[in-house]
Amino acid sequence: TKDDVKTFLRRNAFVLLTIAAVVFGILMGFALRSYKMSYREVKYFSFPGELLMRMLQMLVLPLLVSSLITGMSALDSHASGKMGMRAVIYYMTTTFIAVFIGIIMVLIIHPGKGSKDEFTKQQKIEQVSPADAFLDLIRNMFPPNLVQACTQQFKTQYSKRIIHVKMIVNESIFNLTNTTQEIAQEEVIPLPGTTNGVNALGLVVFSMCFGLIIGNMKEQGQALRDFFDSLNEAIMRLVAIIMWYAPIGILFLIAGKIVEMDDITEMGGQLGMYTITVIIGLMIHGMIILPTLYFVITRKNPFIFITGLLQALITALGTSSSSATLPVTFKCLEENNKVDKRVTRFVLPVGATINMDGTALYEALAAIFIAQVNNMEMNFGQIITISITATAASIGAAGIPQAGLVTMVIVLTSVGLPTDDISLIIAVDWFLDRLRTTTNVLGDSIGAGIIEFLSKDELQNSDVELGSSVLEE
Ligand code: DAS
Repeated sequence: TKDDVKTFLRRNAFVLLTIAAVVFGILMGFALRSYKMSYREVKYFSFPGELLMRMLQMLVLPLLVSSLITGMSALDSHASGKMGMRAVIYYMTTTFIAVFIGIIMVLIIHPGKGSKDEFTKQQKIEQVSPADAFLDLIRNMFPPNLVQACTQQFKTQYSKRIIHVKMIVNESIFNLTNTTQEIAQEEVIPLPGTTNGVNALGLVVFSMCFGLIIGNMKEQGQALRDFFDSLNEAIMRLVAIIMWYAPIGILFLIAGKIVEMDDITEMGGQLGMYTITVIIGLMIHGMIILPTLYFVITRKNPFIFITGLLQALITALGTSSSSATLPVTFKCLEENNKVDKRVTRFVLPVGATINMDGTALYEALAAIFIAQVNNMEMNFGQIITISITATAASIGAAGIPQAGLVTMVIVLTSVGLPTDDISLIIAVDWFLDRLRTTTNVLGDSIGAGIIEFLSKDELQNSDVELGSSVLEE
């Protein structure tokens, strides 16, 4: 009936608007391509999209800190310990599965055809050991200066000769052909675990410890618990307002990207095969593995769960940043899927920072592709090294656009592959980045669903008084 249609429209207004935005964005983008806009015109045109990115990013720092602190303080240490263990096991398992799929796909499809076998003689490759990469990761968990961690990336210490992809640092939308030429050599890689100048990894560690402590402080901790709780609530209300703007932003982000992208003809041959391989890998992981895992554990329909996430997934597609998507992910999980806030507050910020299935899959796959292009056969040991470093690189990658491309340096150098060859895949990375970011967000969200299910008992027994927002609804 008419009323049913009305309620349906009202309930799903956001999702419908967002889907419409994607469709219009694509159509508009292709329609405007024939105008051959200049770089400046493209920047003007995609300005509404840039604003959305900025608004979402603006909320990430307070949201990350306040949700983790309240999330941790709302659980007793027994419950948070158990939940933490489950989260770590989930992150590790799914990341390894993702890496495995990536490796299998690239070995089977074999998109790289050994076109440039001369490289080893021309270049001396400086090898970074996986141990260095890990030490760096751990260093970043303990920022020596908290204020700095909120405002600044800090540099990795292990290697001077690391490629620095300009486009990522500048954050602006470059013409890709220029970017390829702009890869500078003697620069230092932006720190793994940073999010737009924020050391997210360090802040996650600090906030978790801080939350645990104030959770155990009884009355003495009440003032702090209340403070962070209402901060969190206030930020979520801001998110609700930004959500109204999101469809417009997404429309222009997508249209702008299509307008400025390079001609599709360049996609021929190996690069095209490579793109297809990545897409298949991500689809297997996102549409088969993760839903199956969800179903096997919770016995609930994964696709209903995923439908509730649609808006977050589309935002990930539009922004190619899992941390910019974080506010939307929160909304979707808590409001559509009714996941317990004590779980989302804990699992989502951590997930957005360290759990990146799509990125892990991508990095392993891309590294082996580059080996194939160089006519290098990877032996079993090297493949193991690649899987370990790809996992580390995905943990270290910040949730910002194309961060995975930067941390790929770690993977390549660990097996002696030429880092300059990252330029081979840059042309398609903006696109694959969107897909892997979507997979990352999906992985975090399904993780929240699974961990909530497994933690039912602890959640019921947790006797700690919760803040108002946790109890509301
Ligand atoms: N785009 C990133 C993300 O936000 C990570 C990546 O570049 O792989 O998830």
